[in-house]
Amino acid sequence: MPNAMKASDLFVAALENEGVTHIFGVPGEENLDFVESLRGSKIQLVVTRHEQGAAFMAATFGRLTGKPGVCLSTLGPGALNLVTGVAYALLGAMPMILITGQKPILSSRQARFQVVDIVSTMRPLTKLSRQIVSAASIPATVRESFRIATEERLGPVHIELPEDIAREMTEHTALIPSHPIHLPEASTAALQAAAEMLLQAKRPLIMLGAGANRVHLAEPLSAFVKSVGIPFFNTQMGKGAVSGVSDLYVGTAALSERDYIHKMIDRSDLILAIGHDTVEKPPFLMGEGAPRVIHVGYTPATVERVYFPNAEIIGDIAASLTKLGGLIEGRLATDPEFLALKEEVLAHVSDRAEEQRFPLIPQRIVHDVRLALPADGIACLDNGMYKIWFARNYRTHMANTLLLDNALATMGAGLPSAMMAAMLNPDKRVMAVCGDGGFMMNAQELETAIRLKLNLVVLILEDNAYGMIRWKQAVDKFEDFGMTFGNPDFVKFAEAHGAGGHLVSDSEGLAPALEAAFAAGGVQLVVVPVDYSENIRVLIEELNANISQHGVVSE
Ligand SMILES: Cc1ncc(C[n+]2csc(CCOP(=O)(O)OP(=O)(O)O)c2C)c(N)n1
Ligand SMILES: [Mg+2]
Repeated sequence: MPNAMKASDLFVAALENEGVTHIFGVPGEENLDFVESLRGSKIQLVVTRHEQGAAFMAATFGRLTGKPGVCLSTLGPGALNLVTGVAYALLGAMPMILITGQKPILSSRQARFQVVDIVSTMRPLTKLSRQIVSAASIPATVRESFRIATEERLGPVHIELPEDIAREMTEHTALIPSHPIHLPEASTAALQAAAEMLLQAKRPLIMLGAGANRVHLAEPLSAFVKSVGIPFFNTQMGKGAVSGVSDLYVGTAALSERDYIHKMIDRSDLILAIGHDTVEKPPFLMGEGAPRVIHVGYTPATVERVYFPNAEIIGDIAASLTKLGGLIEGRLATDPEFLALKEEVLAHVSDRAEEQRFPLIPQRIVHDVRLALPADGIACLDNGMYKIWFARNYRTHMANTLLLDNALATMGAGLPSAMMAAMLNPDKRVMAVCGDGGFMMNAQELETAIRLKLNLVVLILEDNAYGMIRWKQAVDKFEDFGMTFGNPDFVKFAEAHGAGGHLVSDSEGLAPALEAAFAAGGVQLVVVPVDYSENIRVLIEELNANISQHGVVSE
């Protein structure tokens, strides 16, 4: 075969053809041919300390760039370590490619050692899961995988490259070029029907959902909101989808009902739900007496007990909104009494932001983090109680500046997602915000962050507990039990890794500590003791007293 190429070289060439710049992972012996092919390529191999960290990083690469992030693992144990990150990408609609190794499939001398059916394992967690059985199929498989990962609804695709196939030689080496995709646009009838509904509405609201947070959507979306002047709120994952329209911001629906924002939602007669993905915890509940909903999406709405839109605009969201804006701009009547509610909602949410108690209350922590981050600074949250406080209280001014996961809502993604944000944005301030539980789930990646010479501040909220579940336990009227643990000395832990460490010891200490950490550069851990008594006081007692006469607020 005079023009033959080794399969692993062809695979890497196909990845380069897709514009891949980084691969995150932990290789095994089954990946060695592939790794060897990477040696001579332009692609940088970033070794992590656990496959989960690699998958979270690759998924976040996809989330922030719109192009699939790529991660790599060996067979069996390594591939199984990827699964949480794969589910994170699937539920969060983040484009990602995962490449796993496998024992030789044609003839193996190792019997079933380490062999797990990973293609089947990944099937319900991906949009496509496939084994490469011949080198000649590599160009088409790689192109198809990238196409599927980046097609709405975005998500992960799995490719298994067995060891013997990786070594095969093939003459079928022609790569398939990609081309720009233009999405179908919504029909005129759908746009006119929606415009009619909006013109008849007296108290319309816009809701920005997870799908509104796609790369390149910020500009047309912001222009639309500005031009029509309809007040907007967002879901947790829709947070920061628009820029420069903060005078129209009403808040974030971090709870499903009975929060202050629901005063406005409940009074609204029509919600234009842009990019709502029902993978998120419901931002409000549709039902009797609830506002009507127009769903604007790349794909049709999924019908749920709590979400069943009355009309839909399906197609390229940017194009839909530009056209819809043209139909209604300047023609909407607004109810001033309804608009006045906005100030009341926002005032309640900013209550106690400068409280001087120590340990710090969550409202103060959110306030001080906001002070430390400029408008384009990026906060990446892990999962814990503070996520509700950040979703509710943290104001964003630019798209994709508060990354949180209200889809899989997994612990452990805070640090790796912030590492990816820092890698992609070396000139911006980037902070991971983690609980003491979630941080420890991927704390080993501190070494990776230092090795990559990232500038990153990691804020750890210390309550020596799985605080969120402790809160839910109290909400459900169970006695406090089983949720506490001890922690390492985080300052020494940071120093042992070669990072800076600082423990906040009074109520005025957090803001200067964050400032100093950013000024110092490199990887810096800041630990702040948190007082979570506000969870019960505000999120249960106050909301129940003010908003509802019956029932308990559900998280
Ligand atoms: C991987 C994973 N395990 C368990 C949970 C359930 N869970 C949600 S929040 C939480 C507690 C988080 O504790 P911590 O990180 O310390 O944050 P805190 O709520 O204390 O601020 C747990 C156990 C989860 N979401 N993800
Ligand atoms: Mg905790």
